[in-house]
Amino acid sequence: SRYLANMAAQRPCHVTVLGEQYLTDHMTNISPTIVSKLPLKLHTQPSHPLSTLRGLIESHFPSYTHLSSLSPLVTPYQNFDLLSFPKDHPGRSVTDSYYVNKDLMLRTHTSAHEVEVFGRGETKWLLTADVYRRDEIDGSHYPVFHQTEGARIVSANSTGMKEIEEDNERLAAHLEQSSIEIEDVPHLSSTNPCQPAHDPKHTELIAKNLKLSLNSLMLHLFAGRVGATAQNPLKVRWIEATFPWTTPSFEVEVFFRGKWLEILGCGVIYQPTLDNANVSNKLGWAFGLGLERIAMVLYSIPDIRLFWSQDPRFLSQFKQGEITTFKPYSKYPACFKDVSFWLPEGQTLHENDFCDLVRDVAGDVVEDVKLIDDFTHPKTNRKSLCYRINYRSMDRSLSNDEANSLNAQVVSYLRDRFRVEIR
Ligand code: FA5
Ligand code: MG
Repeated sequence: SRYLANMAAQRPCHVTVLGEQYLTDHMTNISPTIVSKLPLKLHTQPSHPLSTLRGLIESHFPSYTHLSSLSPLVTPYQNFDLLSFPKDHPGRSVTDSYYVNKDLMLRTHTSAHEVEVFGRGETKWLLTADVYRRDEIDGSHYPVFHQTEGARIVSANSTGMKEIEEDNERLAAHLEQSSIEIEDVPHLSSTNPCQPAHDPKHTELIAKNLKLSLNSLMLHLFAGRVGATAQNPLKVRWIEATFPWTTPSFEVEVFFRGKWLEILGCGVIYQPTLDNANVSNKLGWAFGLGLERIAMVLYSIPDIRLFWSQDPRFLSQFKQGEITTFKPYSKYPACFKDVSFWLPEGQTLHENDFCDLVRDVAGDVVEDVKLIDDFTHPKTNRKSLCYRINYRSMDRSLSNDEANSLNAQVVSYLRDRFRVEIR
């Protein structure tokens, strides 16, 4: 199409990522804003809330190997194929994921490292990392966020099962004495089945170990801090889920300030995934936890952009290892600008492409982007879109002139990249 031809004509041959040069191709969509995030590794910056949260999670699994410095660059094979994602899974598309080129991408989840870490012989491990997804712009979505992957595998024999059973007894005893209210689902069901390669009795024990381990982690993270008492217990809800590399699979939600908050996905690892790591004689579970979601709740951080702030009024509020309530400094005024345009005939524009363009111009000065009008002319069949951009700095007051000049830059990029006609 004309759009792809335009992009190809404008595309530089190389892109530099973490100090290395890579060839670009038709899949390249990694933007300068995203490249600038790669070296920051917020989860390793002392006293940063995400680093403290990582520490809290790690301290709850003291006998596990703790990993936190794996490169975000992975192959689509690692991110998808080794985990049995179907070839046509939407997550693989350039509108959803960031590609350096067709052979190299930014991991979209920490599960991208499962096969590699199991392959090294690790049997109990945690891995914390930055992950990247193309998305809309608002207070709870950011194209970079952080996850902690946790996994445990044991020998698929009576020794392994005995280890799990003993651990289940210990964890159940600990949870019985605590103020936690758990809404459970069955370990197995017709919609959340056991794998053909597994003995259902073994799967039940593994799923139970997974649930007990995570309920106990939720208690460690939330209890006391969210006022969990005998009268007002911490509420945790288990839900059936599906992931290509686990079955049975689950999601966990925690009730906080009147809302159910999705915190993690998990399940019993699909045996072909373990075969890919050369540990066919083992079985076990894995989970992937979203750190920002939890940190926003624990610290009362209202906007996901704040995690990236270099403002001392943000950073100086936190101490390593301590969870304290964030004291918001005054919100600066919002500045709304509309961008209204006609697309060339027969052309569409994905919202994620528009949002990446706006981020390239305005960075974290953009608070949200909303599509307010979408119209197709009945005669010419041309599409017209209108987006409302909310420019607001978290650190200072933005002048109307500044917002106008950012918006003019957005308009000029739109014309260059997508050949739109401004209305
Ligand atoms: C996953 O990423 C799976 N890799 C989790 C997993 C691991 C399943 C191991 C099975 C075994 P999901 O896309 O649902 O699943 O993301 C997991 C968590 O990351 C979510 O529950 C949420 O807490 C967090 N998360 C997902 N998307 C975002 C986002 N856009 N912004 C902030 N946090 C997010
Ligand atoms: Mg999910």
